[in-house]
Amino acid sequence: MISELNQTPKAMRLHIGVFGATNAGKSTFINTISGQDIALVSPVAGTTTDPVFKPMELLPLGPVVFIDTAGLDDTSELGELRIKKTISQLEACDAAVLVISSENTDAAKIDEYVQTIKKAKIPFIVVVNKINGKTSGLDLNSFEAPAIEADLSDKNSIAAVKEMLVGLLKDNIEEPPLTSDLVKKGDVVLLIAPQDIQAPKGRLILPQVQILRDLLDNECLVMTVTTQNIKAALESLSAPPSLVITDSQIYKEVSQIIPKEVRLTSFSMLMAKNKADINRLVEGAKQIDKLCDGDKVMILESCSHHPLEGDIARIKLPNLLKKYTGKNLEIVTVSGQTLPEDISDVKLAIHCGGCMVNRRSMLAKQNKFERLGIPMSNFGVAIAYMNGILNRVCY
Ligand SMILES: Nc1nc2c(ncn2[C@@H]2O[C@H](COP(=O)(O)OP(=O)(O)O)[C@@H](O)[C@H]2O)c(=O)[nH]1
Ligand SMILES: [Mg+2]
Repeated sequence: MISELNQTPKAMRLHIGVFGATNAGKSTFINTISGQDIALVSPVAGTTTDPVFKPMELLPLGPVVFIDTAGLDDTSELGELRIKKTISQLEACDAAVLVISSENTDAAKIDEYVQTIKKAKIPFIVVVNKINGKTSGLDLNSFEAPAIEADLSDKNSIAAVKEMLVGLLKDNIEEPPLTSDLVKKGDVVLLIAPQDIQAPKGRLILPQVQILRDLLDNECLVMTVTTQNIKAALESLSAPPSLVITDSQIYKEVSQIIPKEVRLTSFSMLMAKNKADINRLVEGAKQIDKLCDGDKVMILESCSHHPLEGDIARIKLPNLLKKYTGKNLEIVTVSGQTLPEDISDVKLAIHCGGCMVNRRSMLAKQNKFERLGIPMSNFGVAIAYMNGILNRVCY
């Protein structure tokens, strides 16, 4: 009998590559996590030569395929070819697991593997294996990725590893819904989209279009108005709307007009939830209160030239930060994808909404700042916080 699991096309499954040195325990990892002896395990180094695909159901995520690869350290002539193949395999993966044996902890080699995976720009976890009840002595915080020690020969040890892997995949690959967790079929939703000087001529901006489309897909009844027509819109409805979504720059005005019992949110809060880990962005915004005179705040824009948000990044947000904190802050704006070399003196980072970048790269940036111990928020969340309405909005 063909199970439903096996009917999911391979292309639709998340591909998880398992990488590491020969004999690290890559095949053992796949066997233990799937509970089956499918990948060939051998105490002799170099048993797995070509990538082997192992489909399975990784609950609660669903169908995935693990890819068992040849060791990244095979120095034979044939080995070099295998490594090339392994690296091209890596680039086609959605996520990776780097298995390191605690019996083989050559720091330079480990760093080489980590850099190889990082170059492929895919999220990964590090599993330090064969610890046999001891600790490996490796610094688990040094990998720039979640890392865990485990005994892969022990089925109980794999539960924590599985949880870490599922967490990684959830954060990185599953996009949280824009609106479907806030609305239901038939709900009336009011959108407030000021067509002011910053709005592009003749069109709506991407977050507005995406959210409108999402609401239509959820069979909502959507009304879109500019700021001056909020009252007229409310009066035209026989009952209050079930949700109001506004541009975050006019939060204050809108929250004064919209009755308290009506749920309010902003385009940027919904985009932040979809694009990044919003809870961490909210935590980051709370750090604004801790800023002192002379502290450096870094404002980051994903695009080098962004006519819409340029004004927010350079004028509105800096002014709001200074006014709200009353402190003499040093505010720098960085455009584009590359960060300055040394950002260790930054006390707070505030990122743009990232409408042109994907969730994976926003999360990577959040992780980077977290590793550096720098709190990070984004424009919409920080503005909501400083306007005192973060408790008022839903997301
Ligand atoms: N003691 C111990 N042995 C392990 C563990 N993981 C793997 N091994 C053994 O290490 C050897 C190499 O494992 P294998 O999965 O074939 O390595 P691969 O080359 O990376 O696929 C085998 O003999 C495994 O049984 C572990 O966590 N603890
Ligand atoms: Mg193997």
